[in-house]
Parts: sequence; C-alpha cells; structure tokens
Amino acid sequence: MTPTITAFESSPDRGMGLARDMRVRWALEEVGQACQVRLVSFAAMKQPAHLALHPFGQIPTYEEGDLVLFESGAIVLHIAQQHAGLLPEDANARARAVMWMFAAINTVEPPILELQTAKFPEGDKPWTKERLPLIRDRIRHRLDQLAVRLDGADWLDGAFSAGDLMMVHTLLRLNPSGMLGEYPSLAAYVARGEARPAYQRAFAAQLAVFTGKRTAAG
Ligand code: GTB
Repeated sequence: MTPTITAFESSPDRGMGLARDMRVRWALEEVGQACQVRLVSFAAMKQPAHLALHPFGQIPTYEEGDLVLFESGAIVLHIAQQHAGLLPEDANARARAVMWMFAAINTVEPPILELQTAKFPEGDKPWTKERLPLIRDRIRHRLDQLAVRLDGADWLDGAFSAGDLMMVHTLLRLNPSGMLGEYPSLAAYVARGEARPAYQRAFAAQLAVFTGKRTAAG
C-alpha cells in the first residue's frame, strides 16, 4: 500500500530540505517505497482535519491504511522496521541504530533547535545577544562529542542506518549557521549522507514543490 505523507505547501526554507518531511522522504527513498505527498498550508495544519492526524498541528504525518503516525522519528523507525535497508539484521546492531536515532533527536537536536528559536521567534528580545553564545557553546559541546565518536568513520556504527539518516538530517539544520564548517569530519559525514542517491531523489522531490518542476519521486 502506498503511504501518504504531509509536507509544507510553502516551506520557509524554500525547498532546502530542512523541514522534517525530508527525513521521511529520504527513508522512503532508501527502501524503495513510493509515497503520495499531500501539501498543507500553515492554516490547514491547524484545522480539525489535520489535527485529527497530528495533535500538534505539524508536518510530517504518515498514513498507511488504518495506520496514522506523526513524529518524524517514529515514522522513520516504522519505515525501517517494515522494509530492509535501514536497520541491521543483527539484533544488537539494530538496537544501536535505534539508539542513534534517539541520540539525534533527543540529544543533538535540542540545542540546534534552541539556536533557531533564539534567532527567529526570539530574535528581537533583549536577552538574545547574551544567549546566542551560550547556545552555540552547547551545540559545539555536542558536535565535539559526536566527532570523537565518529572518529573519521563513514557512518556512526558500521553500515549506513536509520541512525545516520536522522543524525545527518539533524546536523543539516546547522547549515544556515555555518557551524558545521568548524568540524570537517562532521561536514564530510553530512556530505556523505547528502551524496546518497536516495537523499538526492528526496531532496529533488521536496525542492520541486517550490520550483514547480515534477520529479520521478513526485
Ligand atoms: N518532533 C516533530 C517531528 O519530528 O516530526 C516536530 C515536527 C515539526 O517541528 N514540524 C514543523 C512544523 O510543522 C516542520 S519541521 N511546523 C509548523 C508549526 O508548528 O506550525 C521544522 C522546520 C520548519 C521549517 C524549517 N525551515 O524552513 O528551515 C526547518 C524545520
């Protein structure tokens, strides 16, 4: 059954792949599963029809028959469990790949999100000037630790997994800040993720929403 996902009708990043539907699109491309994409406006996300799918009025959502999911991590995990290619066969390696998914969204992503919040919704607040360096230090602390663990390897734990997918996309959110440039090994890690054909197809499909050009991935 072809799942349906939701994505921004008009993403603030103008198709640069930073919104979280990109994780879901990428995971689906990695496992060779097509999807339908329903584009939603900011206003529609807050209407009852969308709130019935996503209680917090956000994207992405995932519908597959009777199953409705929200939360990009849960959706990517579901896709990875349904199809071969994103989780190792070995039980311990599989558990570690899931651990890295959680590490991406629960340990690495929070300070990155704080940076976005401090810059945009709170950008004009009097405390922002003092707060920004503190947040950047918290991000650097995590990036230092991640770079030590990656230790020049291609991926976090052997072969590419859903853990890398979530981590690479989380780190991509740093692009506008330029901070990844301070970490050549992490920048190279992210570039490896972006170079994957599945990433390229997913990126092209979400960019096409803005350029109006159709791609094979829809
Ligand atoms: N924890 C949820 C998940 O992982 O799925 C978070 C979902 C979420 O934050 N969704 C955002 C959303 O729907 C889009 S991804 N926001 C609308 C709202 O809350 O009203 C966050 C995002 C938005 C825009 C950019 N960008 O333009 O750069 C990047 C990321």
